[in-house]
Amino acid sequence: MKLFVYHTPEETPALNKADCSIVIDVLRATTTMVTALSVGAEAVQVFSDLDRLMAVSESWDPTKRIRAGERGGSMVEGFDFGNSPLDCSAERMGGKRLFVSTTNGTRAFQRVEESKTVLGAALINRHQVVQYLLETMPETVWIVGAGWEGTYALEDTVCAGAIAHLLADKLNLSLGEIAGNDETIGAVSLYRTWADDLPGLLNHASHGQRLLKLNCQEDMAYCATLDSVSCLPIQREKSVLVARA
Ligand code: 3SL
Repeated sequence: MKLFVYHTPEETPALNKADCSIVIDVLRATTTMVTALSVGAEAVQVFSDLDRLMAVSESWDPTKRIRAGERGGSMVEGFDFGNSPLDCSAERMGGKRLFVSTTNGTRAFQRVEESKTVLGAALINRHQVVQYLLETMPETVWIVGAGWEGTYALEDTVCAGAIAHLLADKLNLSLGEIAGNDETIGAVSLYRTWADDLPGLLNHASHGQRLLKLNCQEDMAYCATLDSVSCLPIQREKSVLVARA
């Protein structure tokens, strides 16, 4: 197995050669998706475009849908939900489909939707992602950070590093043996430096700073909890993710 880390959807090769793509948006899209599915959401359907989300979700039973829209960290007017993982409860999400569009995270899923397998990863479900890779042993794995509007995001890279670090450890391989590109080695180095203070790293990140200004401290603390949720979002059909059984 070879791991290739790409910091942004834009950096990810357009010609998809991955057996498995893993999308990361620690702050906060994939953390929210993992949480929504873990409390019983039927599925998460991702859109880069808000108008298309509205049009597609229109045909869905209104009692079985939640429209989630986030831009610049805030909920889009007219939507039911923003992008806070702490707003995901079984009462609110149980049996419902989350139709979601966020600034960066949902775009990243669309970039790799042609992969044989697409997973959603965050720090909270890192262990589930690694477990899946160990069980299925895909040859070429792309780890794609959502970034921020086409630029590098520290928190997505540290999560990529956390995945690669644990995987190498479980396979008893050196980093050089599983790294497909230099970005993977850089990501693991970042993770190893910050493993004992992930909340601190998230506070340094530029998007972390943005969220702190929006009073999202509790969301950030939750997003930093490593291996805390046992749920793995996996693409069932293009743009639709469900919890892996
Ligand atoms: O960029 C995204 O997709 C979002 O996760 C950003 S936010 O954390 O909701 O502000």
